[in-house]
Amino acid sequence: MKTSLLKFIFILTAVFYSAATYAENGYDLWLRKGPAKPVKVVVSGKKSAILDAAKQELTEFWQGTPNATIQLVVKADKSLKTDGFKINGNVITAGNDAGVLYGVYDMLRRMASGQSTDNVLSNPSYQRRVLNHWDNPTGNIEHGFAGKSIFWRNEKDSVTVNAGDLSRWKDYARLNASIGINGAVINNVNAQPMMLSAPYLKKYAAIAAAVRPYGMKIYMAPNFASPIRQGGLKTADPLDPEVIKYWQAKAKEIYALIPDFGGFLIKANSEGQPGPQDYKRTHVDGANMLADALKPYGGIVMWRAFVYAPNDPDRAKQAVQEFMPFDGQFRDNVIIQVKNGPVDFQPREPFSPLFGAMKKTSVMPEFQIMQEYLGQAKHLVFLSTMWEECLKSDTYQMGAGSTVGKVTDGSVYPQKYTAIAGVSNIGLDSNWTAHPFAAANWYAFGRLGWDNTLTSAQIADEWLKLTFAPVTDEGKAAMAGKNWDAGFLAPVKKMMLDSREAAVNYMMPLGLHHQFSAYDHYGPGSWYAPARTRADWTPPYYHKADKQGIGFNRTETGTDAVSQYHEPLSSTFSSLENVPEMYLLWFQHVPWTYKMKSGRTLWDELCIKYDTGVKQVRQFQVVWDMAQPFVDKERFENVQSRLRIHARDAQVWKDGSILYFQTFSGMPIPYEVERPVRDLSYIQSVAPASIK
Ligand code: BDP
Repeated sequence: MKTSLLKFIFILTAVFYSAATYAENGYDLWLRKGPAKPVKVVVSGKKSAILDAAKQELTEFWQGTPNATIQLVVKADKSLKTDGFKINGNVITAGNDAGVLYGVYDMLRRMASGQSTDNVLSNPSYQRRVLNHWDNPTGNIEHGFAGKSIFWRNEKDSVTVNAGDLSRWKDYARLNASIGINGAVINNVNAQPMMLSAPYLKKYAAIAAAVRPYGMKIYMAPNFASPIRQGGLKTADPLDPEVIKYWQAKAKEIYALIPDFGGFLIKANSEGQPGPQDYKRTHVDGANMLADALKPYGGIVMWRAFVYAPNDPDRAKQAVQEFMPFDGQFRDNVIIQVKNGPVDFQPREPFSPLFGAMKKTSVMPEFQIMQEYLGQAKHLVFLSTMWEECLKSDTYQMGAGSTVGKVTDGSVYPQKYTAIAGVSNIGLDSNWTAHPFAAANWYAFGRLGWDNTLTSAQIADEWLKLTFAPVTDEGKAAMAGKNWDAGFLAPVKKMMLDSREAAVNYMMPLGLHHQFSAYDHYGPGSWYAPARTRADWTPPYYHKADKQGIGFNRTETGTDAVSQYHEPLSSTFSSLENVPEMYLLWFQHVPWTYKMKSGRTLWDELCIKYDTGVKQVRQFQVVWDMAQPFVDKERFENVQSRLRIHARDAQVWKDGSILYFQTFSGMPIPYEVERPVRDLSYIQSVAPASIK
């Protein structure tokens, strides 16, 4: 009796001990804290909330030499842009308070990831590094996969703020500041007029106050028809004097509450949203009117180029068609916000031809951090490589080397304002992003917004070290004698760097795009084309498969979208021999029997790509299982379970896509490709997420 009781207690202790050793709920993301070493922080600059925050972060996170003295210095310096900083040994210098804060985070990051802290000079690529939250006042998030909104919870006339909100917003701001993000649009671009009502404005002010000590500004996405739907006017015509007065009064009201309010983000005349075209006015009329209202206070307008009309023969061409005629007519506080590709956040698109083409207008890139089209919070997909591919794409608009990064960050064109936007993937889930690896995408967005020349390999390296390396004494003890770099860092980093290409392979290889199930943009749906749905929302519009071949002819014999690119790209993209194979079916309609560079037929190559993607994910499962000794139980099991779903659903993609396209090609599946395990009719009959 006595021995068994002792045994029981012993087992219980062991269980608790190992749980305590490894437990991490993931809330701290890349700001995990070990016991700090003592440090002295000397601040020279006027006292401010931001400098207080900088000092506090250093004190709480210091892992360097005990009792070191760190100097934080605010001082004008010609080599520093706003928010830029220098680190020299124990001295951090910046021209403004936020720069000091960024310098502190950078110093801590460098120390934690084994990088030097000597002679660092760091300036941001973009002035405004802005998250876009697609959060609705109901608390739901459009394509949110990590719980409800951290900002809104379906309140109407009395919009409340509680202690839980304040601490969440503070942590949100810290995480952002630590990677250089300095702004957020905190409501959906599909906007509700109530956002401009007094109770909501009060809540914006409360959120702005909570994030201000971390250098962040708040922005709003107002509904263009607010003068009618919120203000009670008869029109929202941007040239109507009453409408102009409405927006001027709103700007005044907002800035009285939030003196550092960032500005507006507008989705106009797109997917049913109201806009100036409803009144036979133009994007310029709409954007400039709002820009004028914000100008006295220093606010900006980010006007989205994501516009397209139904029934156009090529949706990919429309943004250029609509915006190029207005180049040079926008106010200097308007920035045109352009999605990375010409269609819509697909797993792979060539860069949008608007980049670099608008030479007299500020243009900013918009990326989607939330994985709406990349497996949502179920697939492990590190998006940094996709953004890096876009930022480093050469537009040739001002000669070789005018990359998307350079034509948007002010180094090629003299833009008064520069910015970059990322559609956020966070919600109220305790680890913010549901999939632990989805946090790497938030991290990567911030890092690339700060420095658009960083490599994804460096970003993954930093993120893994900050997110998984042991920081507590127990964690370090548990890792003693294990080779963390070889056993964990190297294989997991490689998995991250391969993961986006894997998704392209099993979802839509060789330039295919928009092959999603219309239910939720998650699973395959190449066959989906109900009679009454607009054509450009259906996959057949994009794949154009027939008995002869597959792909969208965008050459001069097709829609001529190639001509929107600067030479030599337009010739390259329109040449069957020269177009990069990763864009082949984006630009060309190609016979099934066409010989690819590998020597295989297009059909065989397509099948092999799908299969390769599935095999890559199966390999990710092995990598992760082998990483188990290095990861706490909670995060390990979370990722392991999601990888199972990922592997299963990658196979649904492969089986559904191959079997469907085979109804056109009529060719056999190459024998080295694993046989499908489900019938096409079954996959077509159920929503992909419910396929078991
Ligand atoms: C599409 C999303 C839709 C968004 C739209 C946008 O499916 O929910 O409203 O983008 O960016 O990809 O406005």
